[in-house]
Amino acid sequence: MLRKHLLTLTLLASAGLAQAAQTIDVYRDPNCGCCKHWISHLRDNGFTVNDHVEPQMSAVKQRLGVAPRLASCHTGVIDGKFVEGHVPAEQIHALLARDDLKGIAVPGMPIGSPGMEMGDRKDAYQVIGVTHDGQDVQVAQY
Ligand SMILES: [Cu+2]
Repeated sequence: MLRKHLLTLTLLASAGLAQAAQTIDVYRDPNCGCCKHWISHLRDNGFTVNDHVEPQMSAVKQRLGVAPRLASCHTGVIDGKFVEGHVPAEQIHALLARDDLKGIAVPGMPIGSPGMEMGDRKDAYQVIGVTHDGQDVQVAQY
């Protein structure tokens, strides 16, 4: 009986931690359609999204240290790290598990990335990580 209670408590505690780590703030222009589709992709994958409508996106990117070469439409922030552009949800989980990166990006708006679906067309794209000293590293390729 006691063991069963302990197990339940452990499960509740770990569920709570997972929940806390999965809230992401997303900043997007009010007129951005694909940004909303990306937010749906995150919610479908279990993230809690705080949606911030932001008419001055370039200022947001500058504040968060997203270099112009990495820029896309929307910018997310999770656990103090930036998530720029149409990054697949699985890559955000991977980002949370590493401490060598200050953020990840899918520059531009590749067709076929999450939120940019257009029929069967899929452009090749990379997920780029940025280290704390500002170096780009390739994180994943799609
Ligand atoms: Cu977009």
